[in-house]
Amino acid sequence: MNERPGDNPPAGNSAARQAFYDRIGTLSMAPLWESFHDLITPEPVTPCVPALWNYREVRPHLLESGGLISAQEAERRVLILENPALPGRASITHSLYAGLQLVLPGEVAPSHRHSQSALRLVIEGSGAYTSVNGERTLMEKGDFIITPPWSWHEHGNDTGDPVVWLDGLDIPLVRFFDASFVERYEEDSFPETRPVGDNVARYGSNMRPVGYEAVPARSPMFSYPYVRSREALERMRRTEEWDPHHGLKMEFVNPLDGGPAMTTISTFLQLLPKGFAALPYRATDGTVYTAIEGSGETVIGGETFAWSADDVFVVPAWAPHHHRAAEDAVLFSFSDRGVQRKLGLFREWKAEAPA
Ligand code: GTQ
Repeated sequence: MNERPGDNPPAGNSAARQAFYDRIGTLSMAPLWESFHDLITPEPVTPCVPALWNYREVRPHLLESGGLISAQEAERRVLILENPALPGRASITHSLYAGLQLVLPGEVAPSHRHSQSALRLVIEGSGAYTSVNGERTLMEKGDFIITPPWSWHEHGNDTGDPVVWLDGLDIPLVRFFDASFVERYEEDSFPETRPVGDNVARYGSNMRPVGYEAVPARSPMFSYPYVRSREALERMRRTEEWDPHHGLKMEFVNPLDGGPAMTTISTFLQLLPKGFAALPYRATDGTVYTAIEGSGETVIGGETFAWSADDVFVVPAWAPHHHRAAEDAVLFSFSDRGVQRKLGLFREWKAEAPA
């Protein structure tokens, strides 16, 4: 008899268990013990794999898309960069989306707003614009521009050449929360209400307007011009204080509170001097990189990915990786680190320097 609590039921009575699972399944219940070790793993497990998009290879396809659909009709003419292990999921990591957006001369990608946050990292072209709540920012190579959640934005190109940038959005994260809203503006363009560069002037010079009430977790800066951040890196390199895992790596911040420039996407810029060989590193945030300048390679989980300017590559969560620079190189990167920190989840591991 097996009636007293604490007595072990017989092990391995799989037919009886399966019959039981089938019965409780009809009540939308399931036995935790069958999946416990897949759910609560000793270390991060991700479906994502490392991958690289070579810009020279990708670019003709992007330009070809320009002959198939207008920015107007597409609303956004973007080729999504999908993690090869997550086809059809519009995800480059489990939480983040990336894409390459093309705006041809004379085109406008019409004004809309959505719950998702977006970042732009300009890859090609000079002098096109993106507008955020009626303020235009001119786009130059390497510029990092934010579209905060629920702000009206459109993109336009009054120059004679195509403009291309890397989009980073929190689409998978917002999908996870089932929290997406979108609205089209009644016209293509939102009225211009502020002069070009106003946000940088107002909040980007270690000053703020007297009486300005900071909106929590929202940077009033939405444009981080490359000339300024590149110059900062160039001045800092003179001290020769290299981080053994990252070279010289800086995080973009909200100038009013020192927190991440975006709440859902953390953004970084790093300089790797010619010949630099970083030590292995891993972190719980899967990270998307794009090279703005220079060339090198990144070894990700034992596989080597050679990159040069304009290439995009992704390092999955917890994958050990290290960078090597063949020439002076600048990498922009983004991840969900800020979210993980807020949730108490972020962890990193750094290889020790060999003795
Ligand atoms: O520029 O607003 O890559 O709404 C995906 C969705 C870009 C944008 C994307 C978007 C945008």
